[in-house]
Amino acid sequence: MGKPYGLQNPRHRAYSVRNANRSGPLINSITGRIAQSLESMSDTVSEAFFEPVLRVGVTGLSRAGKTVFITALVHNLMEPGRMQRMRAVQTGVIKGVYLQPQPDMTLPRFDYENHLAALTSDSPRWPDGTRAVSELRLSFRLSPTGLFGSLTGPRKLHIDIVDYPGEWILDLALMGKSYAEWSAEVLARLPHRPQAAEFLAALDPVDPQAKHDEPTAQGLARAFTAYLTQARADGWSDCTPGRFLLPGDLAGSPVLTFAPLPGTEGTRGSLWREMSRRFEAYKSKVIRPFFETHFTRLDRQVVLIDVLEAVHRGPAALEDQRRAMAEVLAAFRPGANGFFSSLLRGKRVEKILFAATKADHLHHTQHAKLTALAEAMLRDARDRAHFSGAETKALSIAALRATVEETRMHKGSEVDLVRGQLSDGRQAAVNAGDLPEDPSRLLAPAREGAERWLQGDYGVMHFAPPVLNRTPGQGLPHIRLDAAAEFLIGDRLI
Ligand SMILES: Nc1nc2c(ncn2[C@@H]2O[C@H](COP(=O)(O)OP(=O)(O)O)[C@@H](O)[C@H]2O)c(=O)[nH]1
Ligand SMILES: [Mg+2]
Repeated sequence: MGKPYGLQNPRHRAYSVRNANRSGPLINSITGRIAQSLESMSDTVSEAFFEPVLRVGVTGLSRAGKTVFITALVHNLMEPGRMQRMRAVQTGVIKGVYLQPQPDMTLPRFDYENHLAALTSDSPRWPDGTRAVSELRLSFRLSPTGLFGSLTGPRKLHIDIVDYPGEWILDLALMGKSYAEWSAEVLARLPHRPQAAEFLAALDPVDPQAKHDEPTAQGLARAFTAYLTQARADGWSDCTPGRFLLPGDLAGSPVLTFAPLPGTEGTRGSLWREMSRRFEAYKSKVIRPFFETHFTRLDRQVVLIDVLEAVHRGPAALEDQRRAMAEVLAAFRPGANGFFSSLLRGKRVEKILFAATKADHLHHTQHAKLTALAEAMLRDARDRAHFSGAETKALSIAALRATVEETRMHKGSEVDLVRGQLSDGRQAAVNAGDLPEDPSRLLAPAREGAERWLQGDYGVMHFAPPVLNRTPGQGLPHIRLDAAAEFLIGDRLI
C-alpha cells in the first residue's frame, strides 16, 4: 500500500480538476495543497481516512439469535466455502478477511473467539446469552475492480458489526410520551396479564400524591421489573423500559427506579412528581445517548425474529411479536419520530433485512412458508420503509444448522422431519407442524385475539448445536446465511 486510497482514485482527481476549472485558481491551489498534505501523511492516518467503512447493525429481541448469527457470519466470511450465493465468493474478489481492532474504544468487543469456541468444541454448546451492545470489525482485502482497477491496487473494506438488543429500540416509542401517557398505557394493559398481579397489589395501597419516599419507589420499581421480566419470559414483547430487563451497569440507579402510577400530574415533592422526573431522565440519559452513538451511524441493518417460537407460543405471542417488530422497523423510517429525525439529520439506513431465524427447525419444504409469514408480519412497516428509500428483504435462515432432514413413512404416508441432537445427547426427529400456505391463516386469528390455533399444532424442539466434522475452508453449516450476507454487504464487495 503506497499512496492514500482516495488520491489514487483517478475519479477523485478528475473531480477536483473539473472543480478547479470552474471555480478559478483559488480552488485549484487549495486542492493542490490538500493533495500535498495528504500525500505526506503516514499510511496509517491515510488508511483511517480513506478506507471505506460499512456499519452493519444486528438486532432482534433477546434469544432471537443475534450472537449465533454474528459468530456464524464472521466464521463463514473468513472461510467462505459455504457462501456460494455471494457474488464476491463466486468471482473470487475476496483476497483476505481478518479481524481488526474496532474503532470505538469504549464499546465492548463482540466476543467472537469465545462464542466460536463454544459452538465448535467437542461437546458443542450454544454461546452464553449476551445482554448489551458490542462491536466487531471485520476487514476485507479485495481485488481491484473497474476501469482503473489496475492503477488503484487492492481495495479494503471494513465492516463494523454492531450487536444491540431489540428491546432498546422499543424504547424509542417512549421518547414521544410523557410520564402520564406512558403510565396510562401500561396500567391499562396490566389487569389482563397474570404476571402483573404482584405489582398491582403493591401499587394498590400507594398514594401517588403522598410525599416521595425511596423505599416505596424502590419497592414499586422492583415489583414492576419483576412483572416485565416474567412477561418477557412468557413471550410478551411490549416490555418497556427495555433497560429494566437489561440494566447493565445502570442497575439500582435512580434512572431505573420508577414504575407507572395513575394520575396526570403530581404536587411538588410527591412520589408521582419524582417518578415523572426519573422517567424523563431515562429518556434523556439512557435512550437518547444510545440512539445518538449507535443507531444513527448504521448503514445496514438486520432484524432477527424467532417467528417459529412465537407461533409455537400461540396467537397472542405472534400478534405481540408482529407489533413489536412493526415498532422496531418504524424506528428506521425517517420522520416516524420527531426526536429521532432530528438526530438522523437526513441520514438513513440503506438496507434492512428481516430474517426469520432457526429455520433448521423446519424441513426445507416449509421454508418458503416461513419466509412468507415473516414477510407478512412485517408488511405494513416494510412498505413504509420502502417508501423512505431503504431497500428491504425477508428471508428465513439458520445461522447454524443443527439438524438434518429425514423423510419417514408414518401410517402409510411420507412425513418430512428434521433430526437433531437434544441437549441430553439423545437424537430426536420431529415435525414442527405444517405452516399454512397463506400467512393470514395465522396472522388474522392472532390479530383478532384468538386464544389458540384452530388448525395445526406447532411444537419447537430445542436442539443442541451439531458436532462438526470440520473441513478447512468451510465455515459452520447454515441455511441461507450467504443470501443474507449477499443482501447486507455483497454490493460493497464487488
Ligand atoms: N437450531 C438453531 N438454534 C439457534 C440458532 N440460532 C440461535 N439458536 C438458539 O437460540 C438461542 C439464542 O441465540 P442467541 O444467538 O444467543 O440469541 P440473542 O439473545 O439474540 O443473541 C441459542 O442459545 C440457540 O438455542 C440456529 O441457527 N439454529
Ligand atoms: Mg446475544
